[in-house]
Amino acid sequence: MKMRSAALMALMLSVLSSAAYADVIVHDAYSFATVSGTKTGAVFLTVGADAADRLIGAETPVTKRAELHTHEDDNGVMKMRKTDGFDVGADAGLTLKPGGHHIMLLDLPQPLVKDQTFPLTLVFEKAGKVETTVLVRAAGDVPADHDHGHDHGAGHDDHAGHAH
Ligand SMILES: [Cu+2]
Repeated sequence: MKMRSAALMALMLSVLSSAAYADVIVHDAYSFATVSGTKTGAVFLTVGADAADRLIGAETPVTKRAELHTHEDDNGVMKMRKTDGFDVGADAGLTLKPGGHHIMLLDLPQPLVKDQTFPLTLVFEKAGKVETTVLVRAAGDVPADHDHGHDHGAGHDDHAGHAH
């Protein structure tokens, strides 16, 4: 009997711990190929969330310097600015896209090559570290889905039924 209840407890714990990771789903991470000599790149992606969270950092083996950047209007000129985090809405999630929020890769030791993939770890305030894979696309080749900021909400509904 003791063995059985221990096994049941272990099962319950594993269910609980996996549920903790269901709060944030990262998808469609991509970057653009860089020309040699350019030491900067940017990563764009979509985050779906069951509960509000905040993206507070990013790490990747392709560079030691990955920063969260946003664009802001400075007298009609859009300029990049480093920021300490992006809010992830429970319904809206978070979309990083060209011309808006992005993860800046600085001091790249090697260029990013089209069709290459690389790992990226996102750090969330509540969900903790979440791993994703970034696909390097041809420069300027923005995926169609990211042109429509409202589309990702529909896909997110698929995850709404997850247990907490
Ligand atoms: Cu930037």
